[in-house]
Amino acid sequence: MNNSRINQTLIDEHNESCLAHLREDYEHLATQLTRCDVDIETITEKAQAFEIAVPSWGVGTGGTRFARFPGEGEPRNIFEKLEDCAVINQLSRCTASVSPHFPWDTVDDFTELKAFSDHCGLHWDSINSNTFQDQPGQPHSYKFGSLTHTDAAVRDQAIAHNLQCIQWGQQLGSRRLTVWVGDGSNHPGQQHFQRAFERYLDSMKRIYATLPDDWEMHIEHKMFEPAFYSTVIQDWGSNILAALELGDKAKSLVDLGHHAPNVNIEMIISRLIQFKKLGGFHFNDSKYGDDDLDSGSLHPYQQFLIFNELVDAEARNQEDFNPSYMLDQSHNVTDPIESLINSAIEVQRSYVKALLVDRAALNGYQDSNDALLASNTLKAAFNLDVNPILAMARYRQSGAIDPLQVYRQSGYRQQVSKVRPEITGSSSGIV
Ligand SMILES: [Mn+2]
Repeated sequence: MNNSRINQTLIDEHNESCLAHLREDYEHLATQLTRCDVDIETITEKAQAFEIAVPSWGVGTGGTRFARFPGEGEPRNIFEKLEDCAVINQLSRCTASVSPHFPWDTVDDFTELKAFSDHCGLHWDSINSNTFQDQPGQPHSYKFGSLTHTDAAVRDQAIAHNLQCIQWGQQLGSRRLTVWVGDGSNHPGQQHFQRAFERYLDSMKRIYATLPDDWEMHIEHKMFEPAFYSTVIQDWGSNILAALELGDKAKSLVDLGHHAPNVNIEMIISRLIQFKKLGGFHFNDSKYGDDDLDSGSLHPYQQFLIFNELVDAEARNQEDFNPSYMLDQSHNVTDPIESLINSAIEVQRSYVKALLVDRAALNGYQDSNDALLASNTLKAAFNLDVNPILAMARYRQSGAIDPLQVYRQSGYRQQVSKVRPEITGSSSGIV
């Protein structure tokens, strides 16, 4: 089997047809940037090095609690999910890693799975454990919680699952475990807040104790859902408290949709960076709640401001700063492959724009309290059209100058739909 899902000749021919225009635009942008003492080549190299993981569940069509409308040729198992992920990476060249979710992606033979991911040119990002739904044949139910359940037997079962996830992750070459629990309450008085958090910490300490030396544990908070009155790890406050209690290898993970509307997420990022507790991100966008819309589709400026904090930390050589990036979205009405390509590039765009912020000028305006010019310094970078840099980064790595156009021309979806029957149920979540 060839590890190129899309015929490389198609990509090359397409690139050839738009290369002259790309070179023209790139040269023009290079001239503009030179005026500000910025070397476009340095920025393009950084764009090429940028990487964001694709979640295995993201390549299936998502849904809501009302309905799910399956797309054509959806992947039926982790091997087919990897095939789709390989397409996303082949065209975008910034998504070489995949984040699996267990038990959704469990296989009998992890050596075979690792060999297949190697063959696809993909490696494994964070392992996601799942103790928010019951599995067939499971002895204890998570209806009233998992790691924080009042019954020790349920907690033991949830801990054992996380330990199993670490072992599987080791076989795949991953070095991170992401823990999100749906635990919480639906009625005031249902749960004793402090006792539930104590049980959470006790359970997490047992998982943390087995974490290999070169692993990190990422804690994901979420304000509401599935519990609608309170969740045990509700916000970044509970998150960082747990991470501080557990130790250096425990860090906070920020899913952009898991906050109250209008919360200043970039400031949260700054605080987590300052206390060496920023583990990583789940990127998505939202309008009303945890909508899981495509990254950058609604609030590209917010996404840019988050990257402004990240690039600032990078520029200051902030100690113990190496956050992981992942998309976490629900594609309800689009082809998931197209949405993931587009979203990965939108996140990469925010990164590249943040690299173009004149930091010396910004620091000066901050120190002299020049609010307007400080703001305009950020806007100057945000308003630049960096498409030529992003397209050149893809072109230089054999990706597509226009990935969506090549993808549609390739007929990949039509091809796989012939061998993948429609799935009516769902193993893809909207976490
Ligand atoms: Mn998430």
